[in-house]
Amino acid sequence: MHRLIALTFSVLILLFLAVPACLCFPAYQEFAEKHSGRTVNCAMCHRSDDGPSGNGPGQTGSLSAAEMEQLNKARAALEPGNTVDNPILNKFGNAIVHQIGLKKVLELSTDPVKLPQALDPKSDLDDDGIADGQEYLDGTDPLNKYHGDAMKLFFINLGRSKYQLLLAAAAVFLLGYGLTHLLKGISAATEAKEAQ
Ligand SMILES: [Ca+2]
Repeated sequence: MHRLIALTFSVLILLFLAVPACLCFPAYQEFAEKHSGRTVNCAMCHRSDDGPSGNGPGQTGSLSAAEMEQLNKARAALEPGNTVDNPILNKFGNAIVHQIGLKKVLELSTDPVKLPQALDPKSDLDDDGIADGQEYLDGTDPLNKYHGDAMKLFFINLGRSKYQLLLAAAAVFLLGYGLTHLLKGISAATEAKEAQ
């Protein structure tokens, strides 16, 4: 039984590698969109909004010979740990391949909810405080620090700015305290002068 599963999987891999124009997994995009309720297009992982197939920038039809070589090298990255620079993928797409390998990408495409669990939970490519896997679930752009769940970004930025906020509050307090005492001093000096 195990051999049959392994054989089936190998055939799928070979078919996947043998079709030069298709290197997309719409199941991930469809899941992210359905799960988040946000509009998610292919640009979450690809360089083109319209996915890898076509003649536009970042699509297979426009690749140079050197880029085709990069593409083929990336396609051979079946296992995790390979540094890839696939010209039809963006930084998030390439990070997924690097972290879990193309074999796992193919495997999880039948159950795309499991992708975030497979990704590095510390990976936050846009450094907005929301992990890449969570942005996938939220349907937000993992490469745009201004695009994220509004409440999460608010509390993350609040936490990150707490020292500046405390300093600002202290400055306002000290300014108010100083002004109060300055006015009291002026008032006392005026009263003393009038009493003379
Ligand atoms: Ca992020």
